Formats: sequence, C-alpha cells, structure tokens
Amino acid sequence: MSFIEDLIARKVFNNRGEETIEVDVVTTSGFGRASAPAGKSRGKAEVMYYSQGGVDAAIKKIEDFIAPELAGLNADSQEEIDETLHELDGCSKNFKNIGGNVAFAISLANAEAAANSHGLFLFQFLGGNSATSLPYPLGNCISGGQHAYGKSPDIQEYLAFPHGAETFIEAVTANAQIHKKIGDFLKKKSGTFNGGKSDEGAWIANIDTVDAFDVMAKACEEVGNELDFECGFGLDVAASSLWNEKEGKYVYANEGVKRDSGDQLEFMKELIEKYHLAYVEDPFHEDDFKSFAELTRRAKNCLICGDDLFTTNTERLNNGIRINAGNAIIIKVNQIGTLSDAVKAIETAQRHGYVPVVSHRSGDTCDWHIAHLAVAYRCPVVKIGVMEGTRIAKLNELVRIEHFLGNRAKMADLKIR
Ligand code: 2PG
Ligand code: MG
Repeated sequence: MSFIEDLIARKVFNNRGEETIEVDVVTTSGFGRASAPAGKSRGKAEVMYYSQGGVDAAIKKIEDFIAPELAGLNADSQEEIDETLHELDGCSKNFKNIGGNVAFAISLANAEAAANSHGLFLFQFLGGNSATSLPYPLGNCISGGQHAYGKSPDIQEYLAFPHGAETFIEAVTANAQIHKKIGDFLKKKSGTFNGGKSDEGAWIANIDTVDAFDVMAKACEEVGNELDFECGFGLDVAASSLWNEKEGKYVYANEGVKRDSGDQLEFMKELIEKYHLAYVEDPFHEDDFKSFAELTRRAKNCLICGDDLFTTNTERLNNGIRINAGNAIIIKVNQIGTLSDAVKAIETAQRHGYVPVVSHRSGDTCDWHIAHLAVAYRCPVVKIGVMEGTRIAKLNELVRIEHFLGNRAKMADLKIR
C-alpha cells in the first residue's frame, strides 16, 4: 500500500504556449507527475477543463481544498481516488466545479505515484505481466481544418498507418519516412509551401483536400515498398467543424463544395474505396450516430472511429453500440476527466468489439502517460503524431517499453474490419 502524503500543483505550458496544470502526487514511498493537454477541435460533450479563474484558481483549489481531502488515501486504489474527485466536484456531469483537467492531472499523477511506489512502470502496474503488446501508431502528416491556417485542406488530419509493421520501432520509422517524403512532395507540388508545420508537427500546405490524398497515397506506397510491409493511411475528418447546422450541410470551404448528410456518406465511402483507407475518424458531426452506423455497415476493412461522437464517455459509447455506430473509439482521458472513467470506456468498447485508439491532443505537453495506457489496456492503436517534441516524447516512451519487454514484446492483434 502507498498512502498519499501531498499534492503539489503548478502552472506549466503546452506546445502552444498555453497555460496548463501539472500535479505531483507524493506518497509514503513514491512520486508521480502528470500535466494536462488541451484540444482545439473539442467535442461538445467533453468535460469542462477548468472552473472559473483558470489554472491559477485551480492551483489554489488543489492546495486549499483537494490536497487535504486526498491526503491519507491509498494511492493504489485508483477507483477510490477518482471517486473522491467526483465527490469533491459535487458530482457534476462535466467536472465544472473542480475542472476536468484538474481531475485528469491528479488522477494520472496518482496512478504514476502508485506504480512508482511499487517499483513498477505504469504499464506494468496497471496492465500486469501479460501487458506485452505494442500499438500501431497513427501519425499525422498533413494538417487541415481547424488545425491549420490559411488555405489548406478541409479535412483535419491525414494519418499514416503502418499496420503491416512487425515491431513498434519499424512502425515509427515508417511514419517518419512517410512524413519526410510528403514534405519533399509538397515542396515540388505547391509554390507557396515553406515547410510550415501545425501544433501536431504535420505539414501545412496550400493544397486541395483531394490532392492531399494523392500525396499521402504515393508516400505510403513508396515507403511501404522500401520497408517491405504495408503502410496504409487514414483520416480525421473532424466533421463537426465542417458542419453548418443552419444549412444542414458540411461546408468544404477550400474545396468550394457543400455536402448534405447523404453526399457526405457517399464521399466518405468513395474515399475509403479509392484509397483503401484503413481508418476514418469523425466522418460525420458529433450528433449523427445514424450516419456513423450506415457507413460502418457499408465500409469494408476500415476502422470507423468516433472522437467528438463519443468523447470517451461510456454513456455516449453505449448509444453508439446500440445501433453499431462506428467500430472504434478515440480515448482521450481529459475528455472525461479521470483514468477510471476512461478505463470504463475502454472496457465497454472491448466487450463490444470496438477498437480503442488512445490519443494525444493538439495542445500537449511532454507527458508520456498515454504510451503506458495503450500498452496496459491492450489498445491496438495510438494516435500520436510523427514529429514535434511533445509527440516524440510519447513515441520514444513506447520505443522504451518495447525495448524493455525485449523478446516478450509483440505488435497488437489488429484486425482492420
Ligand atoms: C483530434 C485531436 C487530436 P484536438 O481531433 O482528434 O488530433 O485534436 O486535440 O484539437 O481535439
Ligand atoms: Mg479527432
């Protein structure tokens, strides 16, 4: 057992230079630290990051109110800690009283402190001895939508997906090479391309939504041939940010096209078939469970993943499960607040054959906990990005886990349905 002695909270910064919260949990025999990320294209149903007063007020609340309540509790009992956070919040639905990012940082720092107190890595502590499989990394190569500036593709993320790799380090190598190749192609294709990158380290270029597909397809095929395993790719359409409720249409401003729900369904289906897409995230806006179900029924060999649709929320996931909306779910712990809540979503997903995809946020710190969560909870895919310090911090942690596991390490069992 390891008992919480103290919580120390401070203000730190994410890769956008935005203020965020970092928490240290000190136990009788260990220590854990976690800092909270932030999304730009957020789902409506995500918890509230901070209550009034932002990070400064949150630090004071932790010192004066939360730390004394958690002191003396057993850090090994993650569920009890997370339950206490809900109680201290007054059990609001969206952590509006203590802040979802405050709950997140305390919850993750506690898990880390408990693992550290037992002399274990987090993935071992949470996942046990049989947690030995590594996830396939989705790597953002071209940014568009709300993640880019000026004229750029309407689709938010074009993601390399080397699902034929035999080791994690091979997969990361493939993503790095694909990213580099795309930079070379863009230099030739666009006169205005100057090597600019988004918060996630993906290229920002003045090219058409559809042209970006050809660039991705060519780079993935060439690298796949060079490395001799299958490198596919996928998308995060982030369709809520294209959806215009009043018009009832998806507005592709760059492309100069508007699509109603039926057109959008056909467009997504065509793209999946033409480019053999293995992964499509948020192809429809966050309340359109029905279209998700329809695409899932019609698309073959492709993960149809809900991010804004589910927001790591088990209740929303159950709504999707009822009608087979999607077959994969993005897991972002700070969409829901605590580790226990996220684990509930992961386990519900797994029970119903949905693939959990553990994901970074566009605004992130060098915190690498998601690497451990993916391995501990047997999530076969992670979405991390390819370049940029806060992404490399997470990828390298997975490289370390693979190295540590040695010949016990294997790639996840991933069936692209
Ligand atoms: C997404 C994410 C991460 P954000 O939409 O999946 O790529 O973006 O963190 O801005 O919500
Ligand atoms: Mg998304």
